[in-house]
Amino acid sequence: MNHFISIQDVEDKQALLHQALSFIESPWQNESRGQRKTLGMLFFNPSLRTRLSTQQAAYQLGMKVISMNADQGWKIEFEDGVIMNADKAEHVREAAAVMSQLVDMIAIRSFPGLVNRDKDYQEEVMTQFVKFATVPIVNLESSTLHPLQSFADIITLEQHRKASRPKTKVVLTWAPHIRALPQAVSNSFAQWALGYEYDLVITHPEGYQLNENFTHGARIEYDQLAAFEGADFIYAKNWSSYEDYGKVLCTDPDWMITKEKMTLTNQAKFMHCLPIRRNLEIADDVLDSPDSLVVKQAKNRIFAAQAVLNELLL
Ligand code: AN0
Ligand code: CP
Repeated sequence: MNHFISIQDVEDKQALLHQALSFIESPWQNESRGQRKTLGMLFFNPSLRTRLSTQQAAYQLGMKVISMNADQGWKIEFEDGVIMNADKAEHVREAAAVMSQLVDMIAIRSFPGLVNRDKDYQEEVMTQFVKFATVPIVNLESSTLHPLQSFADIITLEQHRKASRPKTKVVLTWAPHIRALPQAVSNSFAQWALGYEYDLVITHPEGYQLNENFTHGARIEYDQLAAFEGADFIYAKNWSSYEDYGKVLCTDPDWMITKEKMTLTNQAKFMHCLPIRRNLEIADDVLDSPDSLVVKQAKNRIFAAQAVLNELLL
């Protein structure tokens, strides 16, 4: 693995999962692999889990970490051939080349603008860093993908599933939110759940279809209650419209995850990447029930990141 931008960078999915599970059992087994290596983290957006879990994963491999919020540096131009007479002070060509001499790996979080769909789906920030850096690049949530989250989700499913993967019904359900959120977590979750051969059903209101490149092979169900029937896992997430790009088309509170809806399932476990808005996306009693995995799921962010960094250090 040269970079970790999406599931497509993973050469052996089973091996990576086994490595992550093995780090859960024995977190310090490779504590000198990253000796004298530094991970540089660059954040264009806020983060709690990704920042702390990736840092902890690096420590458990013996790496040092330098973190920077992008607004502490110069504004970076990502487009080639432009006259740089506006607000951008340096180009990614120099920034990525220089950073590659200062750290041994670069991890980046950069959300989409949610205005121009083609631009967001071109993944300019990741693509340009991969092109102009000479060290591995790690995606900490880009415009359209959040692979470290999805890998942690797969680890969590693996720990809690009661049947084989193809016989485990996983439902990705849209949930209400007041803000326009990216499609990254949902795209990526669909891609990973299908990649690991789970039986995936996606339910959302009309107008919230995701890009088929990520959901091909999943069943789409517009009736949320029908989708919940017999589910082993309910994975909730809000996303803004892909078709009417970046728009909030629905805030219907009937899509909130409630205890009554959970009774339709096969005693499903509840998952969410966090942060979650209580009593908007989900009712308190579901989130506070023993069936909620959200806190355990967040711990698995360490082991997902550790397995990935471990591989990139080879
Ligand atoms: C972000 C998103 O939906 O992509 C980050 C999730 C990990 N969520 C919010 O902005 C609330
Ligand atoms: N789930 C997740 O990526 O959380 P943060 O935005 O806090 O990193």
